[in-house]
Amino acid sequence: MEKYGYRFSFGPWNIHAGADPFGPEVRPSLTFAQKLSLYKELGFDAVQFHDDDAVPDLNDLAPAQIRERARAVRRQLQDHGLVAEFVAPRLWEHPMTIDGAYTSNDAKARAYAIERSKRAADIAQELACGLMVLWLAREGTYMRESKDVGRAAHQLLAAVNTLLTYDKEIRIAIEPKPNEPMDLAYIPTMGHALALGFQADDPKRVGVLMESAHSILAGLDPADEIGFAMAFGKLWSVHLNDQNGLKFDQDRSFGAVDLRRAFNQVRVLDANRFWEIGIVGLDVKAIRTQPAELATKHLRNSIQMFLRLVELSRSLDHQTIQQLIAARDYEELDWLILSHLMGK
Ligand code: 3MF
Ligand code: MG
Repeated sequence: MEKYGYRFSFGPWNIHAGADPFGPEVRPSLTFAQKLSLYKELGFDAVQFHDDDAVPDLNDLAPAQIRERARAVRRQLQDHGLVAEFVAPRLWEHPMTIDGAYTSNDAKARAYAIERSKRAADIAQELACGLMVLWLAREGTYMRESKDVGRAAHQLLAAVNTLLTYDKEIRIAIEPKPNEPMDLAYIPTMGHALALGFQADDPKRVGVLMESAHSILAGLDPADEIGFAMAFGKLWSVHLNDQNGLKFDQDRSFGAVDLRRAFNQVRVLDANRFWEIGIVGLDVKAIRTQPAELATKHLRNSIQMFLRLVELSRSLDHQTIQQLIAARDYEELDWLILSHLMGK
């Protein structure tokens, strides 16, 4: 498989048993070891981790034990020729995070969230990836009057600063999402995430992760979100996927809903040489109807889609495009792009 210098990643949660809020699992769960053995044959190079994907039950372990178990995972990765891309603290499942993590109204819950995030940084260090992703799942409200947005902004900034001080090497990529699980999230878009990062004590070490579905849920164009962050050298990771309109976060295969929207994400990433900057993460899920033995095709489809779109992006007739732009003939440009996507 020609990969044009790109490396690809996904998280263990992207091979899953098909449970949804309305029904149970429909496929057997694979163990972490079984999942690891699938990465290379699917064309992937790197693994994304939640802290407890790497070290299960870490709340019951001492920091030194957590580090030791993380080192064992690093050896497991090496055995498969894989690397870790990032570690993200899972700040949305524990009872302490019911009302938020860094922005909880309960000081004990905020302290829990900080401690848990420090452990995630320790794991990132042991896995030698140096990158922490913050998806701020429960930082927001169901009830607007229950929290203060300005105070929350400062609490989020303080949490980022605490982590930057705790680990002098770690880089933090904030993954914005406008809603789900919260009604209204405090960091809904790339602009919010970047603004927060630029305020940090060491802004050089704070960037963003753009997830296509999250941008679409915010009513924005993922390609523009990518381009805006890349303009400032801040796009350090992506979660490419697709999303059919404004409903629950679907994590559909990349390009499955809107081919042109996917094409433009790849076009902007490729024009800005993302292969030299980061790993292409695919945060996709198999639809629930997929039989167990066929439940990795969403990953195959997404990686193939990305690579086919790189080819299409590079084979555009750039000279004609420049002429059409000069003539302001954007309708012809529209047709040129659509024809290209349809294979003429
Ligand atoms: C939620 C997500 C998450 C994050 C992950 C890593 C489960 O919509 O996209 O995936 O990507 O927690 O930050
Ligand atoms: Mg994601």
